[in-house]
Amino acid sequence: MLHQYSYASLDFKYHPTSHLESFLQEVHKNYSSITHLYSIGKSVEGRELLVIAIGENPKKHRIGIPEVKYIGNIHGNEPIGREVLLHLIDYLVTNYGYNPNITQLMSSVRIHILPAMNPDGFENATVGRCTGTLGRYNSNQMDLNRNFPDPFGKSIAPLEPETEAVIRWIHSEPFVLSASLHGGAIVAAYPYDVNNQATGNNYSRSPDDDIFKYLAKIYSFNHKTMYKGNLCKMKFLDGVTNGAKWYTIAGGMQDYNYVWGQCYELTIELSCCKYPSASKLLHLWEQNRVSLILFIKQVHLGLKGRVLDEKGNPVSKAIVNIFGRSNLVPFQTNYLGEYYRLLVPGEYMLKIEAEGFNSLDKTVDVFDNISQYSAAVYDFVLQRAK
Ligand code: GEM
Ligand code: ZN
Repeated sequence: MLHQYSYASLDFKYHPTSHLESFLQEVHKNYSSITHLYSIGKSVEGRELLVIAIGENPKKHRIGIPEVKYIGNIHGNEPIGREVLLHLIDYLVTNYGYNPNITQLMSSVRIHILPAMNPDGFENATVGRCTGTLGRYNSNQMDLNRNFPDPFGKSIAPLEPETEAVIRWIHSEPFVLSASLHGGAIVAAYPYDVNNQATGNNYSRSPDDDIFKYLAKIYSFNHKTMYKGNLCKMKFLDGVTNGAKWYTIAGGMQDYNYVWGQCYELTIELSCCKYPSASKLLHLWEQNRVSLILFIKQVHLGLKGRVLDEKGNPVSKAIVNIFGRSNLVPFQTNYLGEYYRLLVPGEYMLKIEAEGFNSLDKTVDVFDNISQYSAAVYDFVLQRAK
């Protein structure tokens, strides 16, 4: 159980950009050995898009340590995620070294948190507005969750600065697991957000539908009420939904992460009211705290490892094919030869392929390794083709 937690340095109110920035700088100053504060770019109006990375080696990726990220406030008038993420940061840094669950988690992953993806929109939003779009868009009146390239080529708008910054960020690290926090419902949604039909809200199944459903249920069933699935006058069985089944959206950040970033991203809706009174923030934090932590831990589900040549050098751009899962863009190894594949327990047939090498077939058993804080490690050595 995750017992001890602290509200040490952060009150439960909405923090304007200047206060949010000061809080992040304060955390980095007080916990400099386990945090790294960086910007991924600027909003239309020039506000920094600040990210704090938290872990035992906060500045740099380490082989075998998966990267996880949380994003808040892509819609400026949905700031609960922005605030809940500030409390998550406070919780992680104040419990590291004291709470063994948190200490082990932070030794096994690096967590990147972008509390405010749309700071300009937030400045235009109004507290107490539970519906509507005032403050939803960026300063160019673009819905950032409609601005990403989408798997079926339906979204064609030019990229906004916030979108470009996040796309660069997605490709800058081997992110494996991610969640974008919204408001306006209480549900965990998973890819695809967009379907391939001309009209209609139909289930749009991805090759990794089973693991996405599993991840969504982990969040939902560890949330105080989400799993009931009957909140906000909406019905979602088990508190989860396929995005397109709810309603199809082209250009969502979630699908981009999965298709082109090899990162399993979910969209988590935290409250019926998009921008509730600040008096609700403590309750909303306590409703989501356990889910937010356990969701990160799921990054240790499945397989990870490296593809190497006979001399032990990393083979980048190798493809670790999993029989029955043909991704729109095949997952490739990174410059270190690393791959990470989230999988539910079971037996899987793999085919490892790389240009200039003989392919390799392997059948592996995946167990629920989460309590070990590491996915099952399988390294593969490829022989150069003669
Ligand atoms: C959604 S995002 C979550 C739901 N996804 C789909 N595919 N229905 C949006 O961007 O419109 C709702 C929100 O903004 O919170
Ligand atoms: Zn939203």
